[in-house]
Amino acid sequence: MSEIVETPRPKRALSCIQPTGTPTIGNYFGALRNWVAMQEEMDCFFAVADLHAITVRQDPAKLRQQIREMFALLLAIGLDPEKNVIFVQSQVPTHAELSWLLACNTQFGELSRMTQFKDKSQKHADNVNAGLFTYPVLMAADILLYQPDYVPVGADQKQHVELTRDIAERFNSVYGNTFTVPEPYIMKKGAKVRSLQDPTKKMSKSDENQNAFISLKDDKDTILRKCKRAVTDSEACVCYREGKDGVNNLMELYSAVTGQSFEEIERAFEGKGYGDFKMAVGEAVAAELAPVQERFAMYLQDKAQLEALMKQGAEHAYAVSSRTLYKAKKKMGFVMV
Ligand code: ATP
Ligand code: LTN
Repeated sequence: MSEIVETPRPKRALSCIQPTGTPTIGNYFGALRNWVAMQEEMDCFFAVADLHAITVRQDPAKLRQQIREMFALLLAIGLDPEKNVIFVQSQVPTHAELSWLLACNTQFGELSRMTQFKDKSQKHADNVNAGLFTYPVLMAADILLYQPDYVPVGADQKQHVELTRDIAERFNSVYGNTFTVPEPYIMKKGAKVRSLQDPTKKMSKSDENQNAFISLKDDKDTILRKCKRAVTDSEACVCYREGKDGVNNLMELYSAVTGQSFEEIERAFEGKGYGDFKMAVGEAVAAELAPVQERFAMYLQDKAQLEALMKQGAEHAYAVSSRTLYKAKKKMGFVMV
């Protein structure tokens, strides 16, 4: 008798990025580039988290453009819409709905402890809206709807993924097994790119100082100029050591692009000044971004194709997520007709 061998479901991953401004090389090396590698190994869902973006006031015309750009960028970095589900969060209504159900299963105290909320409510003191506070609950809904095993994120999002795990575990124990409890998936190399102007902070696309970040739209001259102006120290030694935050940051970046270890970089730049090293970092980053920038322009040009791909992604995402939502509602006691 032949035996039926069940092939195990491939591991599943989900991640999202907010369409708030042009992504930086921090987003690229900390998140996006890892997504491209993951699509070869896992069943992947990637989304533009536009509902999260409105926790900070957005100009409608600008938001619309940024959503298109972020979607185009996901394609430009090499994510294949036939292999992955790539979609825009607001085009899939299950996210907002599960978010409410989860909000009623999340404690005020848990949300108060989120460091991003504390940071952002200080930064936007004139608009500390309820969405800013419940932001991690929407994020938990984004994740749990797709039952992923892994959530690739930068180190700054780890706390939110941990809260998602707590919410899932609690829901499962109260109502019965409903959600897969996901693991954060933090990549080591280039996991955190710091500001070029203040290397104690992470590089952020919403930084007011344009020299603090390299955007994925910056041309080669701009990239070289920003690298040249990067804050370092007065020691003139290309070596990775505590206290040398600026140089460490550039070395991490160079290592993320070239794959070289810190020792290799130290050897290659022994006896050379920061000027040479900064130029090398700029050249390497520019060369890595060039093909992405070319494809990005191509996708943005064809609005009809871009929207057709959005629709395809949203339909697929809806089909998967509505099954989880149905299960959660039924377990909670809603009447399903
Ligand atoms: P904002 O400036 O609007 O807060 P951001 O630049 O911090 O945005 P997000 O949209 O919050 O970016 O993050 C998208 C993804 O990129 C997340 O997975 C996040 O962890 C990662 N990321 C953001 N900034 C960095 C960074 N400097 N280094 C590494 N990863 C980062
Ligand atoms: N909060 C995240 C973006 C985000 C996300 C998600 C990441 C929204 N929903 C689900 C992973 C999984 C951020 O600001 N980087």
